[in-house]
Amino acid sequence: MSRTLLNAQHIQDICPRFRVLVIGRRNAGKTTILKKMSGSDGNDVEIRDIEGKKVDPSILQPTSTRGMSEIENEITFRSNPLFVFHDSRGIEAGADTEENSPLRPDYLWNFLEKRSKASKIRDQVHVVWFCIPMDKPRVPSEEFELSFFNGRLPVIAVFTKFESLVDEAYNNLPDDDTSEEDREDQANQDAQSKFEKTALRAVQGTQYPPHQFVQLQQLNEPTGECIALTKKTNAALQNETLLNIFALAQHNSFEVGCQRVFRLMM
Ligand SMILES: Nc1nc2c(ncn2[C@@H]2O[C@H](COP(=O)(O)OP(=O)(O)OP(=O)(O)O)[C@@H](O)[C@H]2O)c(=O)[nH]1
Ligand SMILES: [Mg+2]
Repeated sequence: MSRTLLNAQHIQDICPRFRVLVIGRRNAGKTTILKKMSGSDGNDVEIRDIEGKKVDPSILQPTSTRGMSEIENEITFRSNPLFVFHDSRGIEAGADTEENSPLRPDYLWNFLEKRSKASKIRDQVHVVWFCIPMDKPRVPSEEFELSFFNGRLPVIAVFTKFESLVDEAYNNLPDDDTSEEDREDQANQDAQSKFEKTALRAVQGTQYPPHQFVQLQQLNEPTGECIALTKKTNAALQNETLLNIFALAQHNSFEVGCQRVFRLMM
């Protein structure tokens, strides 16, 4: 067996999967990111509850109702078993705060608290992807979201659907004889500038700002990709084992992608 394989085996013995918590309100693009990251076409999802029992994957559909223990569920894609995800399913600041509501932030806090006390690295949450959609910008401002960035876990602020800011900026351009190429450049610049002055500034101004931030766009398209999120996640990780298991998971997704392209070409 080669040295690389031996090392990979050793890493997986310590930490077999890279564990991500994805949070963000409904329709933020969370599930789409998980599929892309895993190299999945979406047909190979498996969900298991805290006892390891299979859960009907249709609960991931945007229209489904949410249960209060869902955050405990482990979401995996057969295409890439090295990733395991937990999905907040729309928990957010100011969400329904009625007692026993499925969306109460306490469930998220309890989950994080429990996972952070796990003695084995494999059971801990390794990174949080905090999704903030740019099609209906509403930056974190409530107490819950501010305190969420509490510095204990690597958190990446993921600004999703970024192209909607560009579209908006394009539609606001004056009607003159500027070339199409220049109009697109201008729209990109205006969108970036608005983003930096509003959403990014607000998030970076919080008490515990996220470790990294990233802008993602057009992930609903087959060509959309999240390499930037991979890079930022890498940059946020401090632990050698985690860096290695994340790299192995990435490598897996890359191979799955290549195999898919190869099948299409046959
Ligand atoms: N325009 C655009 N649409 C996107 C993008 N990413 C995801 N979407 C679409 O947004 C919708 C919601 O995406 P999901 O990934 O299901 O969002 P979610 O956060 O998992 O939503 P819930 O499960 O309801 O909490 C889907 O129709 C996606 O195709 C993006 O980058 N741009
Ligand atoms: Mg979803």
